[in-house]
Amino acid sequence: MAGATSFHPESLLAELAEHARALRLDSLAMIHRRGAGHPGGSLSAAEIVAALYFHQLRIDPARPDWPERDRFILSKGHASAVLYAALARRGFFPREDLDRWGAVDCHLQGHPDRKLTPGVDMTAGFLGHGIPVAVGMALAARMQKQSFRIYVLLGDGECQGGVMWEGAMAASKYRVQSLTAIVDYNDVQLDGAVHEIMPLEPLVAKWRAFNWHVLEVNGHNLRQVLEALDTAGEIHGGPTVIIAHTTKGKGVSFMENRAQWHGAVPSAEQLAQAQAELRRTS
Ligand SMILES: Cc1ncc(C[n+]2csc(CCOP(=O)(O)OP(=O)(O)O)c2C)c(N)n1
Repeated sequence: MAGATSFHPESLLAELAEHARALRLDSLAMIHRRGAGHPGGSLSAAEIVAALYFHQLRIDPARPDWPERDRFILSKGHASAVLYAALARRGFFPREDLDRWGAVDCHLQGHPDRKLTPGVDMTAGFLGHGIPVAVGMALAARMQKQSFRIYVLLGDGECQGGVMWEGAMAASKYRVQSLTAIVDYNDVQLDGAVHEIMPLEPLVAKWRAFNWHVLEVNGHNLRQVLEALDTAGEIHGGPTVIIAHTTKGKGVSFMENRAQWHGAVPSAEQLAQAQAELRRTS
């Protein structure tokens, strides 16, 4: 648990839970329509993305290039469906654009592209680069006396990559306190379990050894997620990582914890079943 003292009313938690549900529904509809995408890692991140976009991030959809905006980096760029769904819901572009996701002339491509899509801060897809880029952003902000924070969402499979840890080393060397990383720790990667393919444990100890402050939460518990985000903002002298324990495919019974739903497309019948389950969830 994060151990923060911040208070969040039930009404806010309920509102964010509704956003998370909508992000799941939108993500699956988008993937079905496009015939491509990554349901598992979009569903596992829904509460985290909802907490960021509908509460935490200091952003202005009318000014996507506002220099003082908080930055969000979806380092696990394959989960673009949930990011695009959040950006549309937050007002960065019309919801109808989601229907054209992946069309050659659409600003929404398979992986996020910062030059095309309003609100996207880093072009991603090649895993491992979110933290290194965030460190560069943070150091640039320091030089330019800007006060924005940077949030990076990582996959756990992504944490197997070396370049990410080079960025992690640099973040603590330069005492980048404006950086909060969140690991979507769903224990499933592209074609199997993380703990079997290349175990990360002890993950808390690894980040600590890289001189990061570490918080651990249930990534579907909005109260815990919000408290951890608040706590991270109060930590001085270095970066913070929130290890968020999640379930891949969360909310849809036949997708949960199944690697085959990492990058598969639901049929019309599967989509209908998923929608029914998500609408039933309180
Ligand atoms: C450097 C790199 N290697 C391989 C891939 C192919 N790839 C795309 S998604 C994925 C699995 C990622 O798993 P994880 O980080 O756990 O994501 P999540 O479960 O949250 O979807 C892989 C290997 C990639 N995008 N980049």
